[in-house]
Amino acid sequence: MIEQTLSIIKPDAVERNLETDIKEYFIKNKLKILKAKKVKISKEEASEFYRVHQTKPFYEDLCSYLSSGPIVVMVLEGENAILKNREVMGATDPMKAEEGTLRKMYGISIDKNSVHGSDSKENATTEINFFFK
Ligand code: IDP
Ligand code: MG
Repeated sequence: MIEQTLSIIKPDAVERNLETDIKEYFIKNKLKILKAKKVKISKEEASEFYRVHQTKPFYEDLCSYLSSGPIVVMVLEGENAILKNREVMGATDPMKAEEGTLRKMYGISIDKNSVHGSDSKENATTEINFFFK
């Protein structure tokens, strides 16, 4: 099934000029970039975006981090794009991510893990609408 998912290149990766490399890696992995824009969001917007994590101990830091610098938000499209993007990204903790995944290649730590990807069809729709509507 052809799906769309939301991807974010997080501040640590934008800061290290990894935008082009990451985009090329998605394309190489059959994830087409339908839309892309570079934005800087407020802490309030980050808190809204990550509201599913509001009970987690790392929520405050997470929202501060996502709003700390420019990010690149993208709509990716492809066959099973939601799961495919999660596979291309790798595990949340770069230390646990498999070889050949973006987080293994570029992630610095569990919080500075370079990329975000929607985790379900429902969240993909919500997250795409959050940035592109
Ligand atoms: P995901 O990004 O792989 O979907 P989630 O569990 O949805 O992982 O967590 C969202 C983001 O919160 C992660 O990408 C990571 O940056 C951060 N995070 C997750 N778990 C921890 C933690 O235990 N400590 C600090 N940050 C975390
Ligand atoms: Mg998640």
